[in-house]
Amino acid sequence: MSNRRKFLKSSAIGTLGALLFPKITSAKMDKNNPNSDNGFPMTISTWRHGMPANEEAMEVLKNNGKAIDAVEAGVRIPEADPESMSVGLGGLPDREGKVTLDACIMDETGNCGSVSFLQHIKHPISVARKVMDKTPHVMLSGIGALQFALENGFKKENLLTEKAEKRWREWLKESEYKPIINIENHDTIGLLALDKNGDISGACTTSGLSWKMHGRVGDSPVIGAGMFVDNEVGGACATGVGEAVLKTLGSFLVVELMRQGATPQEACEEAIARIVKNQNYKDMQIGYLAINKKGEHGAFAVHPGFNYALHQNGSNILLDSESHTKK
Ligand code: SD4
Repeated sequence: MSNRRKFLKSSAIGTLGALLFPKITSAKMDKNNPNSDNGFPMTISTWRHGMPANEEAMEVLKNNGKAIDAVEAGVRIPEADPESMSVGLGGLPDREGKVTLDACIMDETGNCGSVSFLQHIKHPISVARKVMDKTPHVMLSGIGALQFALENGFKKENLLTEKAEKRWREWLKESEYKPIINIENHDTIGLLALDKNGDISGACTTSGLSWKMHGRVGDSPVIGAGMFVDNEVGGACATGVGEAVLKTLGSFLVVELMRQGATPQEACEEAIARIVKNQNYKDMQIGYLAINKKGEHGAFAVHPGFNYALHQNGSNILLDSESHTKK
């Protein structure tokens, strides 16, 4: 590329950034945000089940573990919890009564692995990790992902609990599909960690939207949509209606906005703004979390009700995210 073209290109990005960020720098930060201490290590994760997930992840980090091991260990907690009805075991099924799982993981070197439309395996995040560590690929799906998991020692299990089956049978009576996120039953876990070395990794795992079409894959296993990490800049993850996140490649967008100078909070707000600008957002919830290399975090959602767990400076707390629409 000629120098002149290079210059024009970079100044165009600069101008765009200048045009964009003044608009959002005045955005209010979460009042409860304890960013001021910027403590390392830290973990942040979506929804209430992020609390025990953070605890587990922090155990790894406190013992000088790496962020990649922390994020995997953390999200395995809700994956194994049958009461967490949107992740792993006990996840609500699709409209055919099948529990199908999506997950992805990404480390500080940009390495990543993912599984989608995986059935019968309680810990899709660990299968995603194996895809990352042991294959030349990023993503395995469906039967192939299951076969790979079984070959690697994962156990085939029935993930449809009695409770989830009962809910599905109730739903079948009306069979009405309204992909409306309500926080009772759609709680993907996305978890980001910053370790003592200042390295960032992320993980995201879910049973996806309940009553989805059989074969539907959401944002959660798609690197850059459900989760993204660039260790030079930061990391982001998403929860909510995956279609809206996929259409805007939300987590990648959040990280790229931070690269251009946005704080994690500004980046999350701008990514939500892109959704509400073009999509009918009235009935759908989407929430983003982001962290940067300084240990600052951001959170923003379309509607009130999105909460997240932050483990930093020795305490693990549940915080309410700010949102585009107000209470
Ligand atoms: C999906 N994003 O499959 C997931 C669902 C979710 O909180 O995040 N629920 O679209």
